[in-house]
Amino acid sequence: MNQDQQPKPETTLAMGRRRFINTAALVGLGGVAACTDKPSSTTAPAASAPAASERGGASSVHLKPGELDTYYGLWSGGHTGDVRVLGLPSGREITRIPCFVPDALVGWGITNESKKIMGTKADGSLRYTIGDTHHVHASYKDGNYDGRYAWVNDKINSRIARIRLDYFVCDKITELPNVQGFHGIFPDKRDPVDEKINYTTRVFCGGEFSIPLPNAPIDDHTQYRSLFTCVDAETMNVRWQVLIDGNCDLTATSYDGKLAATNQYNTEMGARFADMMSAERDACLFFNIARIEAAVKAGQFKTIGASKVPVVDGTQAANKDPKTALTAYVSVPKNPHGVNASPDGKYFICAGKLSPTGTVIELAKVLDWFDGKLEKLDSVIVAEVELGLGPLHTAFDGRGNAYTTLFLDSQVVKWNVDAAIKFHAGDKSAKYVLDRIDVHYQPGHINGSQSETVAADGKWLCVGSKFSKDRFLPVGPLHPENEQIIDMSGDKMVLLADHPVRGEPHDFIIFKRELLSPKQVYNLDDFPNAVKDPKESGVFRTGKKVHVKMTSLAPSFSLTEFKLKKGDEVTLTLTNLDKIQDLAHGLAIPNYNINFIVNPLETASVSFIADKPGVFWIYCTHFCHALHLEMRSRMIVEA
Ligand code: K7E
Ligand code: CUA
Ligand code: CA
Repeated sequence: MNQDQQPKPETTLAMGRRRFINTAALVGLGGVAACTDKPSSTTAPAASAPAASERGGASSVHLKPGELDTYYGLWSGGHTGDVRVLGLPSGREITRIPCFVPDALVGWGITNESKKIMGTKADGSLRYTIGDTHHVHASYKDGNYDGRYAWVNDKINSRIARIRLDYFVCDKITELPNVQGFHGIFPDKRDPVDEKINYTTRVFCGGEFSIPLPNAPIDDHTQYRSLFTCVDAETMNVRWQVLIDGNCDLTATSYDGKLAATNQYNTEMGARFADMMSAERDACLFFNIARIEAAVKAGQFKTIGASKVPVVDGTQAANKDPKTALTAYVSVPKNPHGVNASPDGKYFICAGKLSPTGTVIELAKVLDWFDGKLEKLDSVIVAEVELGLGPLHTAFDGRGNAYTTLFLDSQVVKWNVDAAIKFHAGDKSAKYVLDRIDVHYQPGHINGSQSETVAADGKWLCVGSKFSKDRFLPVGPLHPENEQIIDMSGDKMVLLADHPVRGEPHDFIIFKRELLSPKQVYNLDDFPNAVKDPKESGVFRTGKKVHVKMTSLAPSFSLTEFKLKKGDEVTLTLTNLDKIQDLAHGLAIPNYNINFIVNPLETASVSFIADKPGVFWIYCTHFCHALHLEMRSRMIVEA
């Protein structure tokens, strides 16, 4: 990197040498991660852990045998392409929900039902077998989670998956048209148009990478653009998109349903690393949802390429008049990362990343600007205060405090939002930084129990530390990450536990277990292809097409043997007639690459060509009974 690619030193605010991280510091980031992290001498010493009795707060993460956690956590799985379910405060991983990537345990990507959700090519094989989930968020009602759905992004192939929170399964996946690098995602919290609808009806998706629209081999990157996408929460169809300047990173929504925002780190629209960090300030881009929906309704849109999705113009040039603007580009310091909504509904907070600052934006003022009541858009910023090096994401405790991860400092900083606003307004006696704690190491996302809801309860704080280095037994070169649990209930944060996780979770949410009532058993009638009675079992042939219908009831399959002919095009449907909670069966066919699970009263099917003659012992893979090993069926494929 040559000298003139270095960002210019900050001159507007006198915040000392920690004001900005320059290019050289970022290049040296690997070194930061590899060295032994000591608290920076310029930051306050981390709290040493007082005894639980002194804290009087959430305290212990330990559960006695048989005790249950009091919170659910939904964690994105990163490039394992799944969503993980943790119990909090124990931090125990309870299950994984496969979404974008096949899963050998349950047969996700093996059964016809899951393949249909994942998407297939003309030959019936999966369209994609990889994914990269970053952000998982759940549906809202009255500002709190309502237990219906969660959504997660796939950054690699620009897909959004929905998870049903009654069964903890992915039930729909939608690919966003003309989007690459779909990153931030957030459901709205109520309807901006119909005041009576107080629950999630839309999910907003940010496109991070700019590309030619429609995509074509165009070298001139100044012609590339990004889109911000709205997906219907129920149908999962794409409702509309907004063409923007710059890019989208993370996404946030207001509690009144009126605003969504994305932080932008590449307002430069650079195609190279150094270009993306050449400007001193980037933006937090606001979307006026009601106006966008009105523009779509009024037909003020175009379409791109083969996509029929309405695309409205959200570029700066087209949105100069506040009274008609669909978008507002609020200038915030250098390559900001997260944008998070405070639980009181008043503020969005943008973390600075390459600036050591947190920016507080007052949402009422953003609405004033859209109403033509605020002269300067810049005055929506009510605080821009120094927090530490590499601020990324922010959580809340419901008591007016924010907790921001400092990637480069390997710390979490607790700060008071009102005090920060006072400080920014000129009251230099306002102490807004309340505490700092070392985490291990290089934290990315952070979240508190119920953090981005009106019911933020300030008990548990989890931090996704990207590097674990020396915290766990060495297992070769690829280290786990470290999900750390902090007691945030007292004045001082107290680090309570380290948990290794397989790479690599990003964002997560933590909410009270009472908000969900998961079902233990499926409903037979929900499956149109259910084999409802063992008497319906058998081999049904129409020429080469063969349908094998089976049921399971511990410890046997309804067919003890069946015959096929080589070359048969087989669909095998299995209904589990066991009605008891926890009584799942697996069905594996050796040499046919087939294994899947059927839960109580669930039906699943697989299709394959019987191309290998011989005897194949279909067997149950899921321990179900004392005679589990005997639970078999004989598939004889005649030559
Ligand atoms: Cu900060 Cu993709 Cu949410 Cu990871 S992003 S950390
Ligand atoms: Cu059925 Cu094991
Ligand atoms: Ca930038």
